[in-house]
Amino acid sequence: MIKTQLHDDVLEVVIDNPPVNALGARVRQGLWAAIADAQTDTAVKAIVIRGAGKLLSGGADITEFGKTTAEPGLPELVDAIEASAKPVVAAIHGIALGGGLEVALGCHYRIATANTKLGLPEVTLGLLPGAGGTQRLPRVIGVEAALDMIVSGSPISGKRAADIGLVDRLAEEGTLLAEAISFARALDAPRRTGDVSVSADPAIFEAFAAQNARKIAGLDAPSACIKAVRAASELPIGQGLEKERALFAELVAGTQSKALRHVFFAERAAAKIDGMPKDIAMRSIDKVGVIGAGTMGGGISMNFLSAGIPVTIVEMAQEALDRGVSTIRKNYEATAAKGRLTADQVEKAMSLLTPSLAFDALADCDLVIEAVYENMDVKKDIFARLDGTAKPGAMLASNTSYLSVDEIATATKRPQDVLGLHFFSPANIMKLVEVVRGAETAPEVLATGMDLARRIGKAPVVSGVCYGFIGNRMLTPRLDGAIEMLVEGATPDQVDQVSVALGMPMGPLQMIDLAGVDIGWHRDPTRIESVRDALNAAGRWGQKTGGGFYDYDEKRRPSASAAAQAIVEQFRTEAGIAPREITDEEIVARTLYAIVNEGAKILEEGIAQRASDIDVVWLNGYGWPRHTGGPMFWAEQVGLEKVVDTLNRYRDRLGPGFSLSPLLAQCAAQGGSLFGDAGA
Ligand code: 3H9
Repeated sequence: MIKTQLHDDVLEVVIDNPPVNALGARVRQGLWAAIADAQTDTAVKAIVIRGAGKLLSGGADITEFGKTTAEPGLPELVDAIEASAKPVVAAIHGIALGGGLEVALGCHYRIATANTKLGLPEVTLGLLPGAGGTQRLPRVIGVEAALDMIVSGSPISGKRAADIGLVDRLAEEGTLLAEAISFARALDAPRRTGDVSVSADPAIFEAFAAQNARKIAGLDAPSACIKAVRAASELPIGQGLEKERALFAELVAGTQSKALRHVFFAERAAAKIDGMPKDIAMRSIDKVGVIGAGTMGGGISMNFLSAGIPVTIVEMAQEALDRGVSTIRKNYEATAAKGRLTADQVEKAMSLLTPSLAFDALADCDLVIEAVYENMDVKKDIFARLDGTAKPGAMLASNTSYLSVDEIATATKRPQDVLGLHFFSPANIMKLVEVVRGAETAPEVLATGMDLARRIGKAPVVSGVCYGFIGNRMLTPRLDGAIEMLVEGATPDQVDQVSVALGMPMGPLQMIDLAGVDIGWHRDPTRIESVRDALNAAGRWGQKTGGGFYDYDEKRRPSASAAAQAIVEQFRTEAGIAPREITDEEIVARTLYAIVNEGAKILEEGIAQRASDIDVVWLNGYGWPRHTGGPMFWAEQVGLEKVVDTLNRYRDRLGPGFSLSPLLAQCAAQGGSLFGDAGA
């Protein structure tokens, strides 16, 4: 775990704990011993600490949080490094995150490669840097720069770190160690960050909190980070460190950090396909075809273009093709206008795009994704044509949101090559991709789909075949419940507030307004079988027409709509329904617990591989708040017994299609967990 080597009078200490050199108990003990031994070893004049493999360290071992672990703790270790009587230099390459950067801050000097990523991402785990980071970083780079790094959690490059004084000098990776050793050898004495003091106008902290108010609302960690950095500017280092430790202890024991740590591991677990051999040979995907240049097809194409993968996009009519291509360009140019892409990058992406009206243009693609509208006959027709056009071994994917990938595959003579790649709108932005495994999908096709989705920066999750897959299948009872409650007497705001209070950006009715009230509408204004039909008949198709369940101003801000209310009331009267009082508890049951119930069914049917995958779907595709861990994790925090009890009490209101998931009922009755033996 810790290796040492003496280079004449300089001791090299290497952290070697693959894959990320996490600072678990054995690493800490090894580092502690190496530093302690060096103090008494007269042969050692100075010490260099570095990481083996690709990085210095990814920080504290996250699996240890919430458990008792062996001494020394990371804070004590960093203090001991700083207290060393012999100069200590950190030689940083690859990554120095969290505790990794805190170890480097305990060192007296830092040398890094220009492309190293240095950061304190603890806030993303609902924590603050708890090994001195909040006290030492402001002392090195100043309060404002430290606030930015600690509260955003975003890393900076080695180059930037050198510019702001976080590292003392830059070196090439090949000579980093040698330079660190000769630099250390030339040092006369330690330079301790703790000896420095830093002051700041208290108004800085209030201004910072106010500026970031929207981003940090409802979250425990960012405000604790601000408090800790403030302490660095007001207290001597010893007291500041105590304050930091107290704040850290509170956060690590809290529900938000527990949830965010769950998310960290859930997102990594989602990448794994149960039963898939690790060394499975992937298919190589160097050229992608997309059928349909509408909103979805265009958005899907952008992911590949941005990742440097050429795309052939096919449409049936020139006008639709031109419109699609120009929308892609406009989207790229809008990003460039915000400074997030250069003009060259825009041109590079556009140069990889080949628009075509000819189906045959797809013949040399390694993967073709169909993104036309949801109609089984149309999709089968396309897949039959693709079967005749695509080269042998090409992967054939449908972006269907609901339809059976198995049935689509029957239109081909190669169902083993067929899979679902369900992107979420806007497809160039939303991280989620459901990678749908059909009954016949070949293992390497599924593995390649997952790998490719990650290559283009997505968060892929494996789903089996069912109506709506994981996400939309769970969404259905939520949206149905929300609309039914309007008819029964609730207001849109009352329904949506329950989701917003949980931390979602919007409630289910606002979401329908955003996506389009008219999605899936039969387009016959005289046929009114639901409130949705009634709104559509009145031209209230959502945000795009200025109103749906709500009215919207030119900035798309919602307000209560008298017109929508009148439509709901008329529908209610005609349906002979007497309005009644609807409680928040009922809204929770019908828009949140109903999702959990459907998720549990998806789990017991084997549609999702694991409960945490369901959480990842809702976190990355539906705006479920990360600090609650996802619907399944959240349900366990609420208590499965309470969830089941509430669902049972509202059973009659949950629609004729409702049935309680046997798995959920069983876990609730026996104190079990949807996450298996390990629990949430
Ligand atoms: C902290 O430091 C607190 C201190 O301030 C105070 C303490 C008192 N621990 O992401 P990858 C596992 S909090 C344990 O796929 P990449 C990960 O689960 C920490 N395990 O690799 C995965 O396991 P598996 C602050 C960890 O190359 C495997 O390593 N630090 C840790 O794409 C590979 O991970 C952070 O928040 C860890 N710290 O990315 C940084 N890190 O193979 C967290 C990773 O079984 N880490 N694992 O699924 C990262 O952001 C990325 O892992 C990193 C590498 C960028 C380092």
